[in-house]
Amino acid sequence: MCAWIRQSSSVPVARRAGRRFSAPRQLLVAGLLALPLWLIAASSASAAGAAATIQIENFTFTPAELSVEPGTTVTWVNHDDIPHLVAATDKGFRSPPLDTDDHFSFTFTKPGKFDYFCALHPRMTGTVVVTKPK
Ligand SMILES: [Cu+2]
Repeated sequence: MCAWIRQSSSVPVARRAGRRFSAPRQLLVAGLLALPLWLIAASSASAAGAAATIQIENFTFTPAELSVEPGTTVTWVNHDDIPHLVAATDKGFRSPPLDTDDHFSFTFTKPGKFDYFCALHPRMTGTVVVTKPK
C-alpha cells in the first residue's frame, strides 16, 4: 500500500522530468523529420510537373516565347551583372529584384498566354504560353 502510493506519486515527477528533457529532442526530431519531407515535396513537385528555364542575359529573356504544359515550373535566371525583376503583365507573378545568378520560379497551372516584362527595364518582355492539357 505504502509502496503503491510512493510509486503513483512519483509518476508525475518522472513525467515532468521526462518532458523537460525531451522537449529539445522533440524539436530536433521534428527538424530531422521535416527535412526529408521537404526534400520529398521538392522532388515530387519537379517529378509531377516539368521544369523549364528562361535565361536573362544582355537585357533579353531567352527564349522570348516559351511554350510549356500545365504544371510546369518556369525558372528565370539572371546572368547579367545588373538586377532584373520579372513581373507578369496580369500581375499573376512578380519576382523580387534578381541580382546576378539569382533565380525566380513560378509554376504555371492554367492554360493561356502569359506576358511578362522586367519591371526595372520595361522594354524587356517575354511570353510563356501554357498549352491545353493533353
Ligand atoms: Cu531588367
